[in-house]
Amino acid sequence: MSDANTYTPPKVWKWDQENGGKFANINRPIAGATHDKELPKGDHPLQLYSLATPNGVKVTILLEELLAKGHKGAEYDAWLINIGDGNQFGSGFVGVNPNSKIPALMDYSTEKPTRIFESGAILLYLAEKFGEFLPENPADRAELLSWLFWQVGSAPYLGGGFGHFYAYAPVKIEYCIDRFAMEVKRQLDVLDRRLADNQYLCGDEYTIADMAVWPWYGALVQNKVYEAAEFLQTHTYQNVVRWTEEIAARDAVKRGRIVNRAFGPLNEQLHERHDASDFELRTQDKLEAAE
Ligand SMILES: N[C@@H](CCC(=O)N[C@@H](CS)C(=O)NCC(=O)O)C(=O)O
Repeated sequence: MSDANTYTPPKVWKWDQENGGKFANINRPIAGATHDKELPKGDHPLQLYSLATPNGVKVTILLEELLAKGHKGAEYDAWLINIGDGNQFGSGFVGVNPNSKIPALMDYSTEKPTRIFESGAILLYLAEKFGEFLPENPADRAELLSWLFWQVGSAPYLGGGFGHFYAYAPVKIEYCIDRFAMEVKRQLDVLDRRLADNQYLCGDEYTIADMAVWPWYGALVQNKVYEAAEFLQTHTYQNVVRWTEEIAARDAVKRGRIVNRAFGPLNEQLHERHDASDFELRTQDKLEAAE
């Protein structure tokens, strides 16, 4: 790789497979499957293929919230897709998500099985299916859609932009870190101003917009992604901190955030979820103690 100050782009871009970046082994300039692999399927109507990154956690939080409200049809099997090992490029996964990214969902309760990918689309699909966490009145619904689409449009600046250059890139490039730190601080300020007069993003009601935004911006504030809380002075966004803590205290959120988690403390790792009892019986600390 050339030095940041001396690089001149060639006429035609070429794929440097050894660029030294943290995800160099899985990043590719082409789509499609790299190998044949069927996806596992359990007994529940909903089959989720995911990993507990912020995008994955959005969906498991919603599913746990739906179950907490008594929606038995929201029972799900959550299967681990290890993106570091390239599981997202298996033929079965690509069949559910041609974009090869977690999360991806199959709904077998519909006349013909329904596939759905993109975390925002999955949230909206499930909220509509169960009639929960989504206001009915058109004005409130418009507000919700605005925040939901804000999240899917904004988080790549936080993850792919700031997080990548601050935490993962093999070289620290001041220009890139400055550019994305500024944007992420602006986004935190957008949230902070909104949450100054509103308990939740859409007002008094906790909705899928909160479930979409919390795993990213809440994790940043809690210093759980990129170790950047001090660098970005996230504690100064006091309304975001208040909202983050309130959501973190919900039981469904505590459950949802550990489903398909294969990193961090062992008692917070539930690699697969097939039953409500798994939270008590099948976290990694319990499984490893029983070996
Ligand atoms: N816009 C997508 C983004 C999903 C996404 O970026 N997933 C990441 C993990 S957070 C992934 O699967 N990366 C694997 C890869 O890029 O190969 C969504 O919201 O669902």
